[in-house]
Amino acid sequence: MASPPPMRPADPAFVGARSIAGAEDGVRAVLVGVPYDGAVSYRPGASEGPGALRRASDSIETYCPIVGRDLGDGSVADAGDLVLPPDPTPDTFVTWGRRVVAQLDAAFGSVPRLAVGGDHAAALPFLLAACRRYPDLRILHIDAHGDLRETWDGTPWSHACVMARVLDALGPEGEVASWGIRSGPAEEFARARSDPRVVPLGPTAAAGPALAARWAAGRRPVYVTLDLDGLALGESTGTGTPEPGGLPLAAVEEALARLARGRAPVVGADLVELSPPHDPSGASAVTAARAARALLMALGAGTPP
Ligand SMILES: [Mn+2]
Repeated sequence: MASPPPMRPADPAFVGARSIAGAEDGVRAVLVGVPYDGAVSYRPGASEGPGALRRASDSIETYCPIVGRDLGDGSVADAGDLVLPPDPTPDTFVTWGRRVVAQLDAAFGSVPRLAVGGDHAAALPFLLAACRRYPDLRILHIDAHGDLRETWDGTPWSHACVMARVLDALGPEGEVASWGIRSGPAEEFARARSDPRVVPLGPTAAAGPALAARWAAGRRPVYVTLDLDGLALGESTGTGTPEPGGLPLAAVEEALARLARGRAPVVGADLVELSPPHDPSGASAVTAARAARALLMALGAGTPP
């Protein structure tokens, strides 16, 4: 077994997960913390997201009634947090991230990862690797913002540019469905409309489960990138760039449950932009933990009790 990149063990681990450093029998999904917020534009703090998510997970059940599966069966592993390079900039983070994703691939093989940020740019190495590996990849992008800016704050690797970089890397057969988008300049909405690979689902709750049902019935690989500011502000205030309106967690859970029950392989996922300094009640961390549970099940974790 190849060695994983340097990791700081999770303490505590995500609820129901075992702490591991490499592939183990029976593991069907691996949580990897990416405590990086060097690309944040407005309010930093997302680097504390992975720890807060794990602590909050103690207050949720391992059983998910919508999917009808339980995470407490040993099928989820928590690999801890990646040890970042000192003082990463958006550019050096992406270069470092490419190497680290290759190391994770070697250590965990085909077991899919849930990357927990961190700001949205923390997920970029995982997203770009999935785009390169799967030419017909389908990406479900849940977010308040299109993240389609060419550059932001002087870098093309800002969290405001994540989906622009994904579209650069994604092949002509790829597809991105963006759900919950409700804020941004006109140019971002125009870019989404003009790219035939983009399916703008709008901010309505029913659109995501309908799309997920369609994708789940297919055979193409699916990746889910979930920015917590896509969720209803009342359920998820603790993010760096909060935006009124948004998707109910219940709708997101329903969409992910359809992927979990479906035939299409979900090959990777990320959960980003939980910012604990902006979550004094801790409620957003609990929302994030619930979303993480649903994502882990979409990746294939959990068995019927
Ligand atoms: Mn985003």
